[in-house]
Amino acid sequence: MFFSFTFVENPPKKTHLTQIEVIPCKICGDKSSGVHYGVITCEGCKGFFRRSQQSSVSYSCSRQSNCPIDRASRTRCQSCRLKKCVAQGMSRDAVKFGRMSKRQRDSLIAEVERHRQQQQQQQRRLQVCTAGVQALGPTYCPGKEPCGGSSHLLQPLPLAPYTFPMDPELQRCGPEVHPHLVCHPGELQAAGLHYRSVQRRAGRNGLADSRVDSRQSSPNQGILRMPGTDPDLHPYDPEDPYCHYPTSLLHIRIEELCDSIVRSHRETSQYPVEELQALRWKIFTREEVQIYHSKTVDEMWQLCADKLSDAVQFVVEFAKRLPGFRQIRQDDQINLLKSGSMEVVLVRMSRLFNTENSTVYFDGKFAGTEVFKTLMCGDLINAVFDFAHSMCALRLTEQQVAIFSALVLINPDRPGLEDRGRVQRMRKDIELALSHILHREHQESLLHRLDEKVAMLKALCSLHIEKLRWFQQLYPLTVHSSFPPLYKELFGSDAERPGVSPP
Ligand code: HC3
Repeated sequence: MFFSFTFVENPPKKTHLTQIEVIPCKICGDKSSGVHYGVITCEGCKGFFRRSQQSSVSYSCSRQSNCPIDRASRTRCQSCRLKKCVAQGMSRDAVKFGRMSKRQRDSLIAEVERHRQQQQQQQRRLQVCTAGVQALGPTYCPGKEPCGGSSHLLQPLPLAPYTFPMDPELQRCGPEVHPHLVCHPGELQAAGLHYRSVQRRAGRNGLADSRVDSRQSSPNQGILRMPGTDPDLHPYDPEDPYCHYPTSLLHIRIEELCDSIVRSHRETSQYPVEELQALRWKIFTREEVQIYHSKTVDEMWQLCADKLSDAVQFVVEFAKRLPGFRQIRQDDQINLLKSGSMEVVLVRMSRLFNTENSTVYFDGKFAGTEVFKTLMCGDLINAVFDFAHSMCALRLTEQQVAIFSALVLINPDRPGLEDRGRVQRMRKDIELALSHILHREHQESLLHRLDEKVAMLKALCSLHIEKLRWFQQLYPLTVHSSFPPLYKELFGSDAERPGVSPP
């Protein structure tokens, strides 16, 4: 990739800087063409700034001087556009110097590297997402408009008739389709068949082979003594999908469910935890932190809302792939996602958190709380980071994170559920799965500690919404016209749902 420097004498030798166009225009986010007047901008903003310096005209804003400047809106307000150019550091003086200091170059090189990595990750995510689209039907991919034609992003969903392997009932669903959660019956049946086909060769005592391995205190140990699964104490409960299965088959079914939940988690975890290990000491330099501090409050909120929406989309994909989720009534699926997706994001945050320097993987590097200073939500950020520390202290395995995330999402106590019973039955399956793996790993004590985390998640998400309401009071236009539709759908007030005009 080759790019042209403007007003920079003796352009630096070809290094990372030959890929500067991976960094979008700092003013409007359009594709950049180089460093112009000291800042990476597109041709349009370069020309706009040059004209603003040549003419004596002064611009004025007809609104509150906080118009959002992006590719689509950049020509609407010259005053706010020029204000953003100056805020980002564009200056006529940059022409005279013409050269960057070493510090500036290093900072720029780091930023090019970061964007390059993000583009690679975006490609991988889109591949996953595209793969997901092929596997699960049209859905919303971060960075792409939602497919499916609906004006809302989280609306009721059509569910193809499908018999969940552990649920003898058949759930028929309504007529509508939601772009996020749509699937074709074939894929669902295929997924279900795959789920059924993961049979394990039963061992001597009828239990799956994996039960008779060194992890068991004695090979002939019966099914795990979990609540409600002891063959002698197992009361007949027609509501209980397990009551039809003999213990050994019950055991295999639970193993299959664990495998299916973990697979859904791994396919949608956004960042492979192994890759992040290699990056865990890649923290933002002081100059890079300064770049975040030079953003306005609404710019930083917009950046975080974008990042959070991407993260939530992967949680939506996780939910779609959970066995039984599609058998839940459509409105209840949306209800569970709206109330639980941020909680799952915060559970997943622990996978991207470095407790040794209290940093979280964000925007291409590991960021401390100071990176989020401009959000003006120090209490929320500190509480989120404290929670990440407390989750890391549990030292959960990926399998435990996966099944705990499913538990957080499939919560029958969410207000407004229409078919609570069905959510309860799915929840019970997942509780059995969690009990199963904790018993297998002799970590039953974790159950109580995970319960405590559920209460903390609820408090954190309430604080998050409280902060959003505060921000919405100050910057209603930014939320309405610049926040991702998914973010507004999940966290916005009713007035902010896509398709509704601002107050
Ligand atoms: C920092 C973050 C919460 C954590 C989010 C994580 C790290 C979670 C795991 C995902 O796999 C990757 C990921 C992406 C974005 C991270 C979020 C960005 C902002 C958010 C803060 C808590 C601030 C809240 C943002 C606000 C107030 C605009 O909604």
